Amino acid sequence: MKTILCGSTREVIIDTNGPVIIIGESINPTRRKKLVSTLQEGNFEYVLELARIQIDAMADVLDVNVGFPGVDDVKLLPETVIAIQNKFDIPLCLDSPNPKAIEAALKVANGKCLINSVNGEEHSLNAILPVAKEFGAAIIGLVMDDNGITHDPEKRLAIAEKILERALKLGIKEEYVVIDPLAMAVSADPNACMVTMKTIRLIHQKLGLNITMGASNISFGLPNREILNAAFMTLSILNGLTCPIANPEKITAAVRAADLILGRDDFAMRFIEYSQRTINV
Ligand code: THG
Repeated sequence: MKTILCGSTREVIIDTNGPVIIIGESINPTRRKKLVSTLQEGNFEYVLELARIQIDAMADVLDVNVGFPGVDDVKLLPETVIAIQNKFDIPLCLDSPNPKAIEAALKVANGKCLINSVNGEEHSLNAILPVAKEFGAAIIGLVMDDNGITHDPEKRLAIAEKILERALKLGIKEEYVVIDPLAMAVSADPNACMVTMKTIRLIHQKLGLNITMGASNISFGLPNREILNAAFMTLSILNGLTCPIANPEKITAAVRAADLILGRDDFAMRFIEYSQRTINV
């Protein structure tokens, strides 16, 4: 399965048989006070710095989330998209719970974006899927619905199937549906990671779709987050994760190692190139 995203000119292929695609998570106001204050001033320098740092760390796609209390994201999300696109040629993942903000951003975005996200709730499917169809965007489908979040992997699979079915009905191709199996803090629930892992495996085996997730979510509230995130990442890649949303500065080494081990990196070219970059800097 190949999901093709595009920046102004640069194409990125998320391929269930190819190397892992890294969606950089850092343009997100969670715990970044400086991002909130600079965006409130209409200053995009810091957003552009976060974009540059992640691209240098081998992000393939950038998640763009400008949500904070009181924000007018129908205005700010497209403004941020324009600022990034004026400087960088990279596909964007538009991360907002507000369909109006997503639509406004798609109107100004070049290429082919990934919408983050739709879920199995009726109002979400009805609001987001027509927008995805209209703009030819790919979508991330979160496996939660009107009943909330289930801890049963089979039920999460059923929600993924429902999202896929509804997308197909509207004429959205299956390769433009990327599923998020929901990664949650393992500090709060000892089974959280295994529920996610089993969901990844089921979606990979039964639907063959590309799979993303906010991979740093699992380590909230724990020490040594980097090693925990890396371990979870590599195990998830083995099970079918293809395009994690993560901090590339911290995760690219583990991702390159996993790709090499899984036979997706001929002559270790990508692993060696990445290792040389980081040793020389
Ligand atoms: N699924 C989908 N989209 C998502 C998530 C998901 N978008 C938002 C989030 N979850 C993924 N993005 C982030 C962004 C930042 C952090 C975690 C997830 C984060 N920040 C550090 C912290 O909290 O300590 C600070 C920054 C840093 O480490 O450099 O962890 O699940 N579809």
